Amino acid sequence: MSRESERLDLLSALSRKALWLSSWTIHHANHIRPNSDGLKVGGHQASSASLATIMSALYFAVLRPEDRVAVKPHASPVFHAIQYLFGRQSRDKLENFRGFKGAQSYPSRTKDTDDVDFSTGSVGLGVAQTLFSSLVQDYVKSHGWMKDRTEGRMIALVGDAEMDEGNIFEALLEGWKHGLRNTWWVVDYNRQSLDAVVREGLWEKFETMFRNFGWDVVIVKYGRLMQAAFTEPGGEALKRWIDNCPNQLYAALCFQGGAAFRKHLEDEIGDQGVVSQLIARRSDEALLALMSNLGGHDMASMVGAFEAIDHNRPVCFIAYTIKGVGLPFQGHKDNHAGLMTVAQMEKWRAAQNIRAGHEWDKFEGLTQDPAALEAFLAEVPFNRGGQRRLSADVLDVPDRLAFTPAAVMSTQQGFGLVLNELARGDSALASRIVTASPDVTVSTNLGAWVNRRGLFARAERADLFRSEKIPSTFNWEFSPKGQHIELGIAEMNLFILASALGLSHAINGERLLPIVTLYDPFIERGLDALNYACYQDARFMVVATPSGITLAPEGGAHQSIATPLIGMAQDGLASFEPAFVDELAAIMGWGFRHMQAEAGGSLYLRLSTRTVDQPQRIMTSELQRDIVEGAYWLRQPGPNAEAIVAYTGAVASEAIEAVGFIGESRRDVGLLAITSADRLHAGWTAARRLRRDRRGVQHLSHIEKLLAPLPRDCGIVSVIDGHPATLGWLGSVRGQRLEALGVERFGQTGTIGDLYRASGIDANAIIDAAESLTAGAPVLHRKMAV
Ligand SMILES: Cc1ncc(C[n+]2csc(CCOP(=O)(O)OP(=O)(O)O)c2C)c(N)n1
Ligand SMILES: [Mg+2]
Repeated sequence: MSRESERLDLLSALSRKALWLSSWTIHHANHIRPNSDGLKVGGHQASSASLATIMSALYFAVLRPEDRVAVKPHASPVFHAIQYLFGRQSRDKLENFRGFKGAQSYPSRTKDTDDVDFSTGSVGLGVAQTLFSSLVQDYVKSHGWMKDRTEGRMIALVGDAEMDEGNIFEALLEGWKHGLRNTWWVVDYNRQSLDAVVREGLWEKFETMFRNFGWDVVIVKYGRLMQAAFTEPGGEALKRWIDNCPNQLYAALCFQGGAAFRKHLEDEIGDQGVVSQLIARRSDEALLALMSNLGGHDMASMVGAFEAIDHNRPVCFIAYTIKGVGLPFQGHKDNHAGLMTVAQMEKWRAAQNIRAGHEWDKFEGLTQDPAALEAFLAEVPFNRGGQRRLSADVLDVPDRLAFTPAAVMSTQQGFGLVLNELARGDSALASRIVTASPDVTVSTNLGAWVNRRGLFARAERADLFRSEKIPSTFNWEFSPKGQHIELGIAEMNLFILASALGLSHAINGERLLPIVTLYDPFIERGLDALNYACYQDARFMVVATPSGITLAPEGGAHQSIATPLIGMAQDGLASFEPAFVDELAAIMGWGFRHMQAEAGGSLYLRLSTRTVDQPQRIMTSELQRDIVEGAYWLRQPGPNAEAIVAYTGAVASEAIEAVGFIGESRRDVGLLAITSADRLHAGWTAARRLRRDRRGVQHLSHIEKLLAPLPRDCGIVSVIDGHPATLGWLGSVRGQRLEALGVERFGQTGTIGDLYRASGIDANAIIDAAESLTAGAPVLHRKMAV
């Protein structure tokens, strides 16, 4: 055997093994493992089989340690099987596939222990993640931080129906704008989705589109068996038949087997001559092997296609496959959740010479010499680099972030001032900040930062307005050292870029501190991508501004209601809504530390364009700590408080004003400034859990301590420019009556006063609520505007 055919022989053997192990993993979870709640595994077996050869070609031959892969969610069992063969996945975890702490149903960076580069699950997102990771690698390289590391290829294994997801197309466009390199997308063209068989000719649409965006497109349609058959007499007719066969029929015949193919071929192209002979020379079994030898199932074709790439332009491989190949339900349109019965599995096991009880043995049933297989695995290039998950040092963050104070300003302005101050300096911290915004750079106040730090592009590009001497407030030159990444409007791209930037320490070994800005309501447009970024523990700061009905004249289409609840509910994201700029500076400082901490996370800052009087005060370390924990008393309640007002964000002025009025006829009224409903609530939950789990522990959470001095019958009025449920839980902390004010309906255009009044979050509404919670003389109200 030549060296190459020996290599292909070993690769094919390992690929068969990966398919076996993935199927056995699924079978085990369904039929053997006790207590699986009768929940059957869906959508894994057929999808995994479809990719077994392609993934084996990649992992066992083509990948290098610096390459990073997003594996299609349902190919998780093959991924785990390959890692098992590498010795990086335990039998325990495979036996517990989809079980508690077992190998994950969908590859997970944080939960799996076998070297998952990018999590996948919500289809489309992992695909875009590879594209943005490649741009981030370019960013790191352009800034001179690659050191001696080799550029990696970012590779996604994509389902053909996954390509329906719009975010992939949004990413494609953005990639083109930024001169994307080093990215491979391998489309598993099995022409099946979950429910259906895909439209005819889809590949042509893909091909044209990818070429349009400057990608190389490689179509791997025929395996070596097919290619050989095409050279036989009658082979051309066979090829034509294959090319013209509708997807549905091809899939159905693969399911039915060799005899069904024979009947169709004879009826449709049988000529009593060379074509009939070509068919007749093959047994049913051989005919099925031939007809299912599509490129994506042929090791030589796949390795050949991958290894032929000699450039770093992005490449889309369209690899023809059969969903469920080799399994009893191959090609069947209902096979997405298909499972082998115990009897079918027994038959398949026997056919592969796997002895009962030896199902997990690495090389069981293979005819190759185990020593040769072991030696081959030890030499796989992918494994030669050692640890693939990298880390980076923690950057120093000053105790206090500076800004130029003004008596009256908005938190959005303050954000610009803090960044401007960082941009003016030369700290290591500032050098690692990367900003990005989906076409709202100026309107979210990043202008000053960008003026100082510049836009990022791999090649210099001058600001023509500047060279033409046309006055502009913004001096925007693109350079490889720029620190702002200009994005198009697609918010999904923003969050996936944040995800890629926010994993740079692990992927590139170089820490980046991404700050991404957008209008608050459009968080919802990118929400799944934001969730995805948090799920894989990327670290970033989202600055969302303006927000709520406070951007009054903009109207209901631009106002946000649900985002404070999103901020509370999103795991991995600490959410804040400061009212004053000194609070914001304290939060950002803490945020940069939180983004770098082992057990830290990302941040969401909900800001406003409303200018408010800034408190003249000294930021003590206690105040700073309270702000970060989520609340402090802006006006301390007295010992016999009858009512307190708890507010968040831009309605601070209304709350302050209302407390003045309420205080005239109610005792000891307090004003609680809530900077983070999220952190407060999380602290409260954690304290209860701790007390329950470790009886006798006296730990009180921040909110419990703050509310402790209040009498039990003290009423609480909460108010926020957002959904009232955000603060509604405060009444449960100590069992006090609470009236939650907030916004529940789409807003409209108007002044802030108009809209606050209409939504019941103005000073009078707060006074009304306090009155209804307390006994006593009527409270004087604020004068109505005339
Ligand atoms: C955003 C999202 N929507 C729906 C699903 C459910 N889902 C999982 S796989 C799948 C179909 C996948 O088809 P394809 O991409 O062609 O992969 P194949 O199963 O053919 O391998 C669907 C709809 C999902 N995982 N994510
Ligand atoms: Mg498919």
